[in-house]
Amino acid sequence: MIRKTPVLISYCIALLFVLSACGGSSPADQAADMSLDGEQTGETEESATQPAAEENAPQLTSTPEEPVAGSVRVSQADGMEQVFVPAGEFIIGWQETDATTEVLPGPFPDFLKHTVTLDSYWMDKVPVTNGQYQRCVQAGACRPCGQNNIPPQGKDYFTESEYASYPVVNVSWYMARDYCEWAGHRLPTEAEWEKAARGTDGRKYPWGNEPYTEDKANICDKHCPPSVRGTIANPNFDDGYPGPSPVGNYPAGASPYGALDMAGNVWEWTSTAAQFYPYDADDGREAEYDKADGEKWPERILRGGPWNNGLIYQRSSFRYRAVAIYWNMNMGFRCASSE
Ligand SMILES: [Ca+2]
Ligand SMILES: [Ca+2]
Repeated sequence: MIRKTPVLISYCIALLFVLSACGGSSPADQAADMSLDGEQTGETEESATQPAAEENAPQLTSTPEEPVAGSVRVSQADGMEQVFVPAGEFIIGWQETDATTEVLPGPFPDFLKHTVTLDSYWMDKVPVTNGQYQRCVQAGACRPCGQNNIPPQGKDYFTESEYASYPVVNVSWYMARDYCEWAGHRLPTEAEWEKAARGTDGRKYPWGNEPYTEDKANICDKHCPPSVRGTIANPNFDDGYPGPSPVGNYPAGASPYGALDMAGNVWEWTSTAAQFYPYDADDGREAEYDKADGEKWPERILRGGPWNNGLIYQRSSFRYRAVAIYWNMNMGFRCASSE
């Protein structure tokens, strides 16, 4: 069954390229340090001899005494709100048939349904924005994004102030990882991402099992430009945005912990190397990337369907993947923290 997964790998890579009008990657990405150890464990002492990146190094994020599910704190590093997800089991995956296929057999892709137990963690409430990412670039810790014709076209999506609250896109896995490390955080695992999106009860979408309505997420709606449409546009819906939308714009689509834009807006990189289910954090997929074995895990998982794809991709269980050096106008990220 899970041997079919390589088909999905090929399918999704091909799909990414088909759906992308202007995707690409930077050679600089390939030379990036692959370490996933982004935890900040102490205050950074500043001195006149330190480079700009360290002068702008983030402060530790303060944590409430006893957070509960959905507790919110604000990261002092980048101003991002984070929501708390308690430790415990949750249901990962989605199966509507007996087939535990990990390919796309039709309108109801199955991803082996099973139980995973996680420690507690904090998840960014929304995707990282252009404004936040710009601060990291200015600090010398992040590489600038590539440009392309992100709808609405005609303006610089990355630098125009009117897009400061929109999700940053055109970021590779390495660029996303670098930002999270600068912010004193890390990329979430795909299991952490899924639990933050759908809670513990195995629901289909962050808001529950109720059908999508246009107030719940920014998907490929009636205004989705034909040039960037995914395989399944939705001409019956008008969510207000032909391209990306300001982060946190769809509170009706909040997850059980209050995370927003988990469905819709942008795909979101996770730390997880693309590997078969069942999910096992100890089998190497979450291991620190080994530069000496640099091509062993060339692909990483993305979650949380984008503005230019249809409803299937918005399911909280849907696994997407792309090579880590790839970037696209529908791919962004959010960060997480263990403490
Ligand atoms: Ca839309
Ligand atoms: Ca999303």
